[in-house]
Amino acid sequence: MMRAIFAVIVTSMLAAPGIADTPAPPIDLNQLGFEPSDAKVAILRAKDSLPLDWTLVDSAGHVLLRGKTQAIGKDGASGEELQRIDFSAVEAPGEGYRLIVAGASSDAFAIRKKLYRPLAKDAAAFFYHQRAGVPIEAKLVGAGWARPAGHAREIVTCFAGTDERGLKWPGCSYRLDVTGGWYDAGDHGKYVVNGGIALWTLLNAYERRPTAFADGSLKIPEAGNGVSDLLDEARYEMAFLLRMQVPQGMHAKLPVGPFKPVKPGQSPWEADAADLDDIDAGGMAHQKVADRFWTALPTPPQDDRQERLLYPPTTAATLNLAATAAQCARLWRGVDDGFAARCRAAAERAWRAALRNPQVYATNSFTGSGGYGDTQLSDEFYWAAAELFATTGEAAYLEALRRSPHFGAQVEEPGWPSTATLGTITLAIAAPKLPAADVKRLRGAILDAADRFLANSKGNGYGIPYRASDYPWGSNSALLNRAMLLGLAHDFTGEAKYRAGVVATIDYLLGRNPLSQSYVSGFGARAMRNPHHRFWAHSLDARLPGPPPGVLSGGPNSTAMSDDVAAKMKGKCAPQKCWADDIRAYALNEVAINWNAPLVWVAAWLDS
Ligand code: 9MR
Ligand code: 9MR
Repeated sequence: MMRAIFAVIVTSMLAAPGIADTPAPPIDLNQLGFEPSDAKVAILRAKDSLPLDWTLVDSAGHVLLRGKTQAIGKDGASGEELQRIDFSAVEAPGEGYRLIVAGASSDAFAIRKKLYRPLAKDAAAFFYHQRAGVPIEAKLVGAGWARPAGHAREIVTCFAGTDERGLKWPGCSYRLDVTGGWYDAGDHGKYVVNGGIALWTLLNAYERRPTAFADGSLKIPEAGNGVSDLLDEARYEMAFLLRMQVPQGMHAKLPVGPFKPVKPGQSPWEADAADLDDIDAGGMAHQKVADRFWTALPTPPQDDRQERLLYPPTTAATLNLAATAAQCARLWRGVDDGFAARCRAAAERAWRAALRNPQVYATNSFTGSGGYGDTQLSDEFYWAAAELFATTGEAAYLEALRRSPHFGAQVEEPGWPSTATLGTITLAIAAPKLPAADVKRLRGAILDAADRFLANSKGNGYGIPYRASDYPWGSNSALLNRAMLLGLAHDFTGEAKYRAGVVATIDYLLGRNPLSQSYVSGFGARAMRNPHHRFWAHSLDARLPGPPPGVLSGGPNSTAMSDDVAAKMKGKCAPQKCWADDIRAYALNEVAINWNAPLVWVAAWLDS
C-alpha cells in the first residue's frame, strides 16, 4: 500500500508527458528566458543562409518586436546551418513570450528579474541530496526524494590484496571513521581529489559574496543555526575531508613516482607502479573511500552491500586537503573559531606531508570506483600554497608561489586535474598580504583568459565562450568554469561584454544548443530527466524518483565515448550533439559534485 502510494506520487511528479515529449521547434534559446537588461539571443537551425523575418510576441499574441535573422552559416560544433536572432532591445518583463520564425513558434519563455534565483538555490540543494551518512529528510526534499541514510557508519580500513594489475598491497593497521561527505556523482564513491575542487567552488562563491545564501535560504537540516547555508553545506564535505587524513606517524607502503608509461600513448598514471616503498604517510589524505566492485544501476545508497574500502593516500589528495582546509581556516574564522583552527592545523600538516612525499600518485588499478588519477601536481602544489598564503600570510608560502611556474602564468578554466586557476582566483580576490603589483598581474591574467574565451565565442555558431571541437567528459562543467572566470572579469572591470559571456553560457546550458536541450533537470521546457544515477533511476525502476530540480548533466562528450550509448554515436555526431538523455550513458549524462558546484557559482553570480 505504502509502496503503491509512493509510486503514484513519484510518477505523477516526474513522468507527466508534456512539451518535452513533442518535437522541438528549430528555435533554440534559454528555455527559462532572460533578465530584462541582459543580451537576448536565439539561434535558428535553418535550411540555408537567406535572412528570414522573425517576430517576438507576448502571451496574447501582440507583436513586441520584428527583425531579420542574421546568417551564421554552416557550423562545425553543431553540424547545423544556423541563423541568429537578437532581440536584446526588448526589456519589458512578461511571461509566455514566443519567437516566431520560418513558420515555427518557439517554446514559451519569460523576461523577468531574479530569473536565476531558483536555479541557484536548487543547484545548491543538489549537495544535500548527495549527502552520505544521514537520511535525506522528506520535510526538506519532499517524499519522492527522501531516503534513509546511505553508508551510515563508514568505519573502514585500507584495500589489502592484489589489485587488477597484480600489485600486492599490504593494507594498513588502522581504521578511519570517514562517515559523511557527498557522494561524488551517480556512483557512491567519495573522492578527496574531486571533493576538493567542488568544495573550493562553493566556498569561493561564499567568499565572493557571503550574503548570497543567507541562513534559512536553503532547505537543509542546519537552516536556522545563524550561519550561511552555503557554509553549512560546505562544512559537511569539509568535515569528511578532514576524516580522510592519515594519522600522525603512520607508515605506509605506496607506489612512489615517477611512473613510466609502458605502452606508447599511455598516460603515466595508467602505467604499472613497479613496487611499493615504505614512507611516513602521516598527514597525507587517502585518495577515496569507495566500493570494492561497481554496483549495478539502480542501487539506492542504503541498499549498497559492497565492501567499502579506503584507497591509498596520494599526494594529489593530500594537496586537495591542504588547499580546502586552508580555505576553511580563513572562512570559518569568526564563525566557528574552533573549526577554523582544526582546519588550519590539518592544512599545515597536509602541506608538510605533501612536501615530504611529492610523488605518490594514484594508480589506475582498482575496480569499483573512478580513478581521478593525475601525475602532474605542480598545479596542486601551487593551489595549496596560494590558499595557505591567503589564510596565514606566511612568507614560506609566498616563496613557494614565487618559485611556481603557475604564478602569473596564463589562466585556463580549472578542472579536477588542473587546479592552478583556483589558487590564482584566491590570490586575486582574497590574499591581503600579496603585494598589490602581484594582485594586479593575476587579475590581468584572469582578464586575458576571459578575453580569449570571448574570442572563442566567434568560432562556433551558438556563440558560447568555448572551443569548437573536442568536447571532453563533463564539457558542461568546463564551460561553467570559464563562465566563472568571465564573472570575475566582470567583477574586476564592470564591462558588459563579460556578463554577456556568462549569459551566453547559461543560455546554452538551458536550451540554446542544437539539441534544444536544457541540461539542468527541472529548468526549462525540455529538461534532462534520466541522469546516470543509482538513486534517481526512475527510468529503470518506476518506484524510484528521477532527478530533483537543479541537477546538471555532464553534457556532450565527443572524446571519451566509452559507455554503450555513447559508443554507438561515436564518429556520427557533431561535438555539441554527442549526448543522450539516457541513464546508461555515464560518459554523457552523469551528474557530479564538481559539475554542479560551478552551476551554483554561476547562477548565484547571475543573481547578484
Ligand atoms: O555504472 C557503470 C558500471 O555499470 C560499469 O560496470 C562501470 C565500468 O567502468 O562503469 C560504471 O560507470 C562509471 C564510469 O565508469 C565512470 N563514472 C562513474 C560511473 C559510475 O557511476
Ligand atoms: O569527471 C571525470 C572525467 O574527467 C574523466 O574523464 C572520467 C573518466 O575517468 O571520470 C570522470 O569522473 C567520474 C569519476 O571517475 C567517478 N564518479 C563519476 C565521475 C563523473 O563521471
